[in-house]
Amino acid sequence: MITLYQFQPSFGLPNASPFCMKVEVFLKMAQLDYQTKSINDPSKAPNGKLPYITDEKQTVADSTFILQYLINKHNVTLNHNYLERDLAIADAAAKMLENHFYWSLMYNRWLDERYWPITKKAYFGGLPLPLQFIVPPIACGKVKTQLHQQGTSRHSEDKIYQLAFDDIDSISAILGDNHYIIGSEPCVQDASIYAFLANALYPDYDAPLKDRVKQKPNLVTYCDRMRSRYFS
Ligand SMILES: N[C@@H](CCC(=O)N[C@@H](CS)C(=O)NCC(=O)O)C(=O)O
Repeated sequence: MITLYQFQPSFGLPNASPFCMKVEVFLKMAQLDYQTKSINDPSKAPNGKLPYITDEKQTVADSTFILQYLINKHNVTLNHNYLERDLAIADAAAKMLENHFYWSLMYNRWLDERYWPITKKAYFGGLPLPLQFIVPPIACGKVKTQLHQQGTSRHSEDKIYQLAFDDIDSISAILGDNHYIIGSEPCVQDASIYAFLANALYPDYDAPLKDRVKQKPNLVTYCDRMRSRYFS
C-alpha cells in the first residue's frame, strides 16, 4: 500500500501544500490505492520537506521524484497520445507554478500581514495552548528566511503579486478552451497545475492571487472540473 505523508489538510483543500496536493491528485488520476498520514513537523521527513511516500519498502521524497517513481513502478499511462511538444509545454507550465508562483503564494500566506492571522489559525489553531504561541513565530521566521534567500521578498508587495499574476495569465493562455491543460484529457502535469491553482482559488478568503484566478473564467472552470472529477 502506498502511504502519502503530508501536512494535515486545511483551508478546505486536500492539502494546503500544493506539492502534497499534487501527489494526492496524481494518485487519484492514476487510480492507485493509497492512504495518507499527517505529519506536522517536516523536519522528520527524509529531505526535511513534505511530501514523501512509502511504497512497500521504498521511501521516495519530492513530488517530482514521487510521480516519476509511481509512473514507472505502477505502469501509469496518463499522457495519451499527446505530442512531445505539448507535453513539454505542460511541463514548463507546472514548473513555473512550482518554482516561481509558489514563492508569491508563500508570501501571500506567511508574510502579507493581512493574511498571516488566517494562515496562523488554519495551520496552528489546533495545537495545544502553549504550542499555539511558540510554533507559529518559529515557522514564520523560517519561511521569512527562505523567501529572503530565494529573493522574492526583496521586492515590493505589488511586484511580488505581479510576478504571480503573470504566471496565472500565462496558464490561462496555455489552457485556452481545453478541458485540461493541453487537451481533452488530463496529462500528468495537470496534477501539479490543478494543485497550485486550487491552492490560490479555493481557500475561503479573498486575496490577490484568488482574485486574479477568478478573473480568468477558463481557470475557474478548469479547477471545478478537476475537483469534481477527482474529489467529488
Ligand atoms: N521540491 C519539493 C518541494 C516540497 C516543499 O517545498 N514542501 C514544503 C511545503 S509546501 C515544505 O515541506 N516545507 C517545510 C520546510 O521547508 O521546512 C517537492 O516537489 O516535493
